[in-house]
Amino acid sequence: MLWKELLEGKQRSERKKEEEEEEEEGEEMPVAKPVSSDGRVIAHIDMDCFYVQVEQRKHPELRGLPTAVVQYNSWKGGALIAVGYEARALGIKRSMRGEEAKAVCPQIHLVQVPVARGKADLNSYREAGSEVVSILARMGRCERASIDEVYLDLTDAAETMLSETPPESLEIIDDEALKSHILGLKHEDGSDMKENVKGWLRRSDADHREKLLACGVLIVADLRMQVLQETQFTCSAGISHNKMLSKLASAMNKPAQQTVVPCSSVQGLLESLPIKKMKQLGGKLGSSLQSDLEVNFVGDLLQFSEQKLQECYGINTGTWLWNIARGISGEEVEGRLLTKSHGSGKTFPGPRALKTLHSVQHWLNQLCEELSERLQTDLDQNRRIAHTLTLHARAYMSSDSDSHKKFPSKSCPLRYGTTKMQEDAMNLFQAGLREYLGPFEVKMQGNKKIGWGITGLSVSAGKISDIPSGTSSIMRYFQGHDRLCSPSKLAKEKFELEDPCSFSENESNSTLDIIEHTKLPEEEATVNNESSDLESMEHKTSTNSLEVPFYSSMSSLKKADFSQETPLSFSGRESHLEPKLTELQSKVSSKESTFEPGRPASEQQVKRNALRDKGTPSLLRFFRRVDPSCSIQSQVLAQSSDDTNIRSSLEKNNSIHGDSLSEDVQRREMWRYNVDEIDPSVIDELPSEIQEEVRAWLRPQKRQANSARRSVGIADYFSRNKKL
Ligand code: TTP
Repeated sequence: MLWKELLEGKQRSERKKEEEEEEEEGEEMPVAKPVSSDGRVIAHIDMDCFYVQVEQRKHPELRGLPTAVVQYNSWKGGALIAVGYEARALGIKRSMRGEEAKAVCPQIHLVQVPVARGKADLNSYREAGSEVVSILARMGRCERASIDEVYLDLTDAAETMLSETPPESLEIIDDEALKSHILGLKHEDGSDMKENVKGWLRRSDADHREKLLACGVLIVADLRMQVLQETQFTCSAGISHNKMLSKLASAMNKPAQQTVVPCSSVQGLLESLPIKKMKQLGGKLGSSLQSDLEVNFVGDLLQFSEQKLQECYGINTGTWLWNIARGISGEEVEGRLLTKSHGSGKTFPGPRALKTLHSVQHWLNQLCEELSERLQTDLDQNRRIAHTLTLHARAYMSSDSDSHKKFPSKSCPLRYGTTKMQEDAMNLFQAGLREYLGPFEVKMQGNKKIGWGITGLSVSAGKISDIPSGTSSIMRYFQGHDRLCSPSKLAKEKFELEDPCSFSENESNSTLDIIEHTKLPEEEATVNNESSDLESMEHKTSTNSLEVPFYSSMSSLKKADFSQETPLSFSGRESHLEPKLTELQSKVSSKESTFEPGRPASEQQVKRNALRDKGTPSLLRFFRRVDPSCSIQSQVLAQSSDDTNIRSSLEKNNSIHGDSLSEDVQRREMWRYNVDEIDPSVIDELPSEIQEEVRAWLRPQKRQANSARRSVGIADYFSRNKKL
């Protein structure tokens, strides 16, 4: 098809442009961290097919059956976001949609992700992740790396065990520990693998570091059993002397297994590890190593001296490269059990793009309501306060020349209370929109009107900090916080201080122009439909968008406020302004979440002193006890007629608006599984290896250029066998 060819041509040239831009921008280069000389014991814990396990716990009748979780988006049965291991064995991949999965495996059970406020609701998964974290944190410093991944520093626990109950003194060792995969440990033909592992764990001639590692193996096996017994979830683990190696190892044997990297096996592991698979080498640095130094595997780096690597990549990065070639990494496990930010977002792909301020406000209200609830819970449970509200949006303009312009992210001090947040978010959106459209740029092109559409919206709360103990200080905090200028206050103050009549004619007219030319033919007609059946993708999100301090855009905001509620007939005179603003504000939900002083933080679980030396049932045996013969009452998805509706609406649009609009709509349609389905508010919860990748993608001005690579990358990631 011609439009496809045209698009591909355009993508090629955009890609080139993007590469040039990247050259200019530069990429964040990894730097070496000081390496402690003492042996550390670090574990990486990764839950197995996490959302599936959470759903199977809710619906035990699904245990043992091929199951997958699908997005809140019934188009072609919804995208699969988590696939159980039984389903994987039958050929189901994460890159499939529900319909395809049904075709490949008719007996598959597709469970829809929970929905709230017309969008995916991840709370049950977040809470399930927190249950696991609270168990793991009993034994050491714990860093929550994503919704289902945790790093643990078990050095102290291992030292304690080594001095009190060293493995070599144990008569009985947990079965789960004996099933560990010890990289490099040879199993002679006919030898008993568990006996071999037992021998390795109890070596009296091992050095201190390796003895600590053996203790780590026992501790992690025990922790995984505790997780299973208390939550019914299985997880896999990697155990080594640093985060980097543990992360690599945890994916090597899944599900419900653990893999150990002794020092002696590091070289073997890295020599066959493709360079791009290494954290921080997936981008330009990795490409440069491949093309400039012909390094294809991490082990290939061993041939270069530290000095040579420093000459090529600078002192810090050169040393970092030299270190990783030897499996050395000083990165610390951060003591962080809670998320760094909260976000709520939704995507509006293809024809579902929001095209009116009214519909944007509707969705911002929903997102802010969710965000406000989560902030309130964080405050109540953890006595934490967020300081910054940020609005991100992805947008397009129907004028081709502007289609790569990025919608600016906007931030302001966060005010607690749903209504305030909704009001502030809307004001931030308007400020962003004003800047996005440009004050005088929106013009008529012949007889064709230039429109805008919003394909993604998210609000996030960041700069989260603990509040000082004592209720009075919390109250003081809020009083002080509320006195800070909010966007709406600032906007109103501007209205009050500045006589709108003093606007020059040009300014008024330009505002009028924006309103007039940003309206699309269907404006206002889509709001109700949107709230009922919009697609929702709760993927992960970019927090690296440019945060523009709000105050810098006050003039834009003021104009945005005019533009929001100004009808086409607006004369630009002040008499319309206050009533319009009031009317706008009254449209915002009046529901205000109330602030209650935080409850005391939940108590830290008591650290266990010593490991049990008795055997425990293995993880797999745990599941053999589960009765698989229960009846199925799953939330199996009915295929919706959504697909047909979308297509017929597209066809209708095409016939009305001719080829160029048709291309435009189809082009956006084509991206529906890529950028448009990624919600930038939840990136911190993504599996860590793809957080970076997704962040890199989510640059709206580059999305065309990236689309081809993106789909390859993410599909690859999801579908590939994680085994190295
Ligand atoms: P993963 O850890 O990547 O995968 P998984 O836990 O489903 O399976 P595995 O055993 O191979 O580790 O992701 C954790 C959860 O995050 C996953 O269950 C669903 C969710 N998720 C999304 O919602 N969108 C995404 O794009 C990805 C990658 C994951």
